[in-house]
This record gives sequence, structure tokens and C-alpha cells, in this order.
Amino acid sequence: MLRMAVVGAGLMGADHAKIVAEEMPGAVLQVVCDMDECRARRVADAHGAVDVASNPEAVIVRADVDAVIVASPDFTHAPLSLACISAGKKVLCEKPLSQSSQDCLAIMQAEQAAGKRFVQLGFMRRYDQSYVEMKKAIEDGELGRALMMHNFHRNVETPASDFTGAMAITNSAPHEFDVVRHVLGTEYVSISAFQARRSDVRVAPVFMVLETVDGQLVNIEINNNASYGYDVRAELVGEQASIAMNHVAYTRQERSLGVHTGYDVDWRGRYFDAYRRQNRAFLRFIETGVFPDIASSSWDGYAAAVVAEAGVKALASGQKQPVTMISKPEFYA
Ligand code: ISE
Repeated sequence: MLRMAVVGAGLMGADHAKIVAEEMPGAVLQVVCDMDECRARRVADAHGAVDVASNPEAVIVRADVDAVIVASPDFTHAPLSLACISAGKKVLCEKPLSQSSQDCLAIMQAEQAAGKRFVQLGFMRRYDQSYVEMKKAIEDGELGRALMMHNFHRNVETPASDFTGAMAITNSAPHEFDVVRHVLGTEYVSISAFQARRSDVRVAPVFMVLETVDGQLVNIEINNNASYGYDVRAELVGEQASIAMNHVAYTRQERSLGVHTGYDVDWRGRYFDAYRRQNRAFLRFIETGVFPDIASSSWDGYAAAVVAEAGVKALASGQKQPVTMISKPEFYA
């Protein structure tokens, strides 16, 4: 059995602990680690973990830990991923790898120096069936050449009280930054960003327009205070046809002279299957050493960070910003 440590016992850490314990055959939940050891204990007891800890660096090097899932606060992702690389442990790191493209480059350099891949990044949308079908449709030539992709990403309310418009770009939009370039098989060359004005003090929607190296247009709406539900939509427009995501709901209710279809409260429900597909791919990565063919890597973490950095500048300046990346190392081909 592969002994997994989950670092971080918050919303995502608890979800990953549950997935490891219940839906990753061949893995055992060895350690749940959190700075708040009581919180770690609650998650560990809920999912039958072997042990509890509060020092992530110490957990990473433990002889009874074979691999790590990092679901601690964003600022810890880069240093803990580096610690996993130096300990020779595969790591599934929740997004973002880092909000700093320089940090991402350091992780890429560490992997290349080690001579093999260690980091699988948690852009789980790649495993969502809707994006899988979109990517297949464009690759099978069913749409003609890809022209545009429209994207909505709506949360019920901001995940933190100190959320800002810039965080809509650095925290929420990286999912679209990554999955759109994955589906289209392209990179971005520019980004423009705008923000609406609400009548209240809540963070208003941010609207972005990106151009790709292949002359395609991508628009992304991030509305972190949509109120009505967790709602992600996408439509890929080709020269001959388009393909759009259907609303994902297993049931609808016919009542009171109407029809009601529910929304999820957040991403854990909407991407229930995607997280499980992603985590099982991580298990195969650990077992075989072969990087999963649709998973995101440190390179993809770098690409998302570069776009987000340019997007924050575009929002602050009101000017279109270039997206400038290093050439993709062969190591990540
Ligand atoms: C959150 O951090 C996530 O990663 C969710 O998938 C995303 O929908 C949400 O907007 C982010 O805040």
C-alpha cells in the first residue's frame, strides 16, 4: 500500500483525506498534518488516518510516507513542493503552485536537476468530462479550427473576507487560464482585465480578454459573489461548429408549476468526479513514475502564474498587458 500524507486539514485537505481513505485503492491515509493539530486530529479521526502531525517538513521526510498531497495555504505550496522534490517524494500540490512565476521556475529547476518529475499540480478541471469532450472535439476536427472560448466562473460568495478583484485573477481564474490553454493546445500572448461596479461592497466580477499565439480570443468572467450557486460554464467556438458545457445536475424537480435544477454550493460537488480521477492518476504516477498524460505539471503552474501576474497588472493599469513566458523546456514536453 502507498502511504499518503495530506498536508493541510482545511476545506480541500479534508476532501483529499476522504478521497485517499475511501476512493484511492492501493493507498492508505498515513498522516494528516496541520499547524492546528486539533484540526488535523478531527480530519484524521474522520477518515481513519494512521497518524497526526503539525510539522509538514518533518512529515515529508518520514520513512512511513511515500507521497504527499499538499492542501495547505497557497503560500506554502512552493516551499513544500521543493521539500518533496529534495526528499524524493511525489507530490500532488493544490493550485496554485505559486502566485509567483519565479517560485514556479525554481521548482522546475529543482525537478530538472533531480532528473525526474515529482510535482503533479491540482488543476483538476482537466479531468472534468466536459473539458475532456471539448478537447476531443477540437482534436477530432469536429469544430473546425478553434476561434474563441467563452468562460464563466461563478462562486456563491468570496472564499475569504479579504478577497479582492486581483485575487479573482490570482486565486480563481488560474483554473480557466490552465484548462483553456490545455483544451486549445496553445499559449497566451496578452491579457486585458476589467472590473464591474457593484452597488454594495462585495467584490465585483472581473472580466478578462486574452489573445493566444494562434490568434484566438478567450474571455473569462470571474464572479466570486454570484450568490445563486456555484456555476461554471464554457463554450468553445470553432470555424464550423461550437461545443458548450451543459449545466451539470443529476436531477431536476418539477413542482409548484415550475422546474427547479439545483447548483452546487462550491467546487467540491461540481468537480466531484474530476478530483477523484485526478487523485487516481496521481496514484498511478507514484506507482509507475510515468507522468499522467492530461495532468498539469510545474510548467503549467508557471504558465498560470505568468498569466495571473500579467492579469493583475492589466486590471491595475487598465491597459492590455503582454504575456511573456520562457520557452517550454524539453523536460516538460
Ligand atoms: C478556489 O480556490 C478553487 O480552487 C475553486 O476551484 C474555484 O472555483 C474558486 O473560485 C477558488 O476560490
